Amino acid sequence: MYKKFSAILLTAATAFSLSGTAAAADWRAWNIHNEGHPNHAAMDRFAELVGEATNGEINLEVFHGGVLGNQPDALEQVRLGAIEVGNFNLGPIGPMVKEANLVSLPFIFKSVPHMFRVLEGEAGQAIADAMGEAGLLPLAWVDAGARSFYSQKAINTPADVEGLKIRVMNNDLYTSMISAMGGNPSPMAFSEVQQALKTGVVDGAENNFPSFKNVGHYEVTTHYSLSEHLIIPECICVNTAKFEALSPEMQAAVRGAAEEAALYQRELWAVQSGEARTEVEAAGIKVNEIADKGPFQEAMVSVYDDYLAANPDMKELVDLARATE
Ligand code: BDP
Repeated sequence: MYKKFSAILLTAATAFSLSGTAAAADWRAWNIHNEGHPNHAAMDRFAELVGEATNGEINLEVFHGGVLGNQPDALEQVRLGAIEVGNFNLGPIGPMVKEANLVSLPFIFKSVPHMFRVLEGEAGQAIADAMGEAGLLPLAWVDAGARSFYSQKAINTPADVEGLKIRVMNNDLYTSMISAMGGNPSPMAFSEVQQALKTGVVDGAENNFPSFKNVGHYEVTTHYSLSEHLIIPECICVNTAKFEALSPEMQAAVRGAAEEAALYQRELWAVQSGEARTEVEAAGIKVNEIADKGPFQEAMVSVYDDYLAANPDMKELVDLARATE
């Protein structure tokens, strides 16, 4: 009898906690992108899915366009729990979580599918664990294609970067990467890049096609050179403590929503990155293939040597990535 009663109570409690009648939590999500970028749509979808999967118990509001702050600041906010969720690039996570820097080594991945295979393996698990410990738990990985250089001239060899001031994201590996080619690296927030390109504060930058297009960098440059030197994944990440405070059912609901939104993002990315390229070319951007990327890869040897000399514990992850088919 007692057993039956407690079972009923338990069922009622479960129904109650998933019914939306329990106090709903308001969560905020940070996103840097504007409408028209695949991640804008994917994050909106994530918010919808979270609402559905938790029966409204978590009400997620997405703040697009970086209005909650620049990426390094937003990352700190999520780590502190002041913002619950974000769509983050792993580049600016490297300075906070050493393991995440694996993905910021130039040419570490052979292709986007290779990058995902590495993330799905042991190296990816090591990165996810370290991020979770740092307060930034990745729920799902999303696609950010490959990053290439753009400026007022075509770049075909590392020598073409010599003397150019190139904007990079906030990570010492990127400053080393530009310096190794004889360029002058300029770390800067994403929101400032268009103006910096326009006024000549920098001569160039590097990014994927959707971001190049979405924030108008293509309006203030002329050439996009397919160096594809970095393939950096992104995540849908959550503050670890807030996630762990959820019941197992709610955790599964939120994780499931992130996984579904990430699949949606990858589908959108596949279509819209091609469209972004077509659109910038139609607007006059000259896109050049780089027949031989070997000289760029050779120029990165010193970047790897210096990085691994300072961080010998990262060699294992580098070897794991390289051994992944
Ligand atoms: C975009 C990323 C975004 C970065 C931006 C940048 O999606 O997270 O902030 O590049 O270059 O591709 O800063």
